[in-house]
Amino acid sequence: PDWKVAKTYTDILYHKADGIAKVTINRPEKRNAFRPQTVFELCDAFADAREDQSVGVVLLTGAGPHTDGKYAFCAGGDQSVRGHAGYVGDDGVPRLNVLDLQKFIRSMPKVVIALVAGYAIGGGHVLHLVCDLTIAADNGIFGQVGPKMGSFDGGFGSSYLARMVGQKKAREIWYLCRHYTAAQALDMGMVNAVVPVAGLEAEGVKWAREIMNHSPLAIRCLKSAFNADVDGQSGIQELAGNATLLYYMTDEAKEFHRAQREKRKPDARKFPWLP
Ligand code: 2NE
Repeated sequence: PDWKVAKTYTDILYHKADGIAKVTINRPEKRNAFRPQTVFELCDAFADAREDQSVGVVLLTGAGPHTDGKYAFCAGGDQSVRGHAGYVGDDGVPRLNVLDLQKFIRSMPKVVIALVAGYAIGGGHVLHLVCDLTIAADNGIFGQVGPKMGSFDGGFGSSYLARMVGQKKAREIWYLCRHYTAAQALDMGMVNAVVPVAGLEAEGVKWAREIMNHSPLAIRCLKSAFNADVDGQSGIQELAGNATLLYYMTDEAKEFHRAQREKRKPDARKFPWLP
């Protein structure tokens, strides 16, 4: 596609073309590890993609390869700025703001596809997990590291992972902190497809274009339905929000709204009590 720069940031790149947004973590010298600034920028770009009614699919990826020839999707939180209570930004405040980003990606009513070349490690691994779909390059490397370096993600990073790959495998991934190949990740059900690294973006665009030919409302409702099964009350809130949205669009809701504004009784008998 004819990617156009949608906004300029320091730590990420943000492009759009044909209803597809592309968000690229751009710190290849750090294996695309994120610091608070990176996460603020990611949240800003995802918020823009959510608000843009022409955008249906967001591709999330990492810049690369680095000058040493290695690829990375994201190596998690930037350990060089980890402080007493989280990752410390230029303002001196420690944060774990990637958790906000995880929730945003999961609940935004658009499809988010992770394109993973090279390392998806630690918090970077969790980022691909919370995307709707993951397409991996054949050089993809997946894994958690927390218990090896003093961290853990007991949220989506563990419970949602277990829903995805099963309890035994999820516990293995966290307790042993091994690296897994793209083929192994595919086998576990953590990724949807594996393609040669040179064709990764093209494959992502192909999937995005197929999705863009489908019904936005159907996909919106499906995404919230998949979340509702896992996310408890906040998942039900998302699903119910879609029911309200669809209800507002009916003649019935419009008649009741109009009647209130016009200070008259609504013509309730006009509307069927469907079986
Ligand atoms: C990703 C991995 C396995 C790559 O290994 P390799 O050998 O290919 O590269 P190398 O030499 O380790 O890394 C290249 C450069 O990137 C930096 C390294 O420090 C190195 O820099 P220089 O020495 O060349 O200056 N780098 C890589 N990952 C980084 C990181 N996360 N933070 C800062 N700099 C990083 C290997 O690099 C690796 O295992 N990286 C560390 C993975 C890690 O510990 N991630 C954090 C997990 S915790 C987390 O993500 C988290 C959290 O704790 C709480 C909330 C949310 C997330």
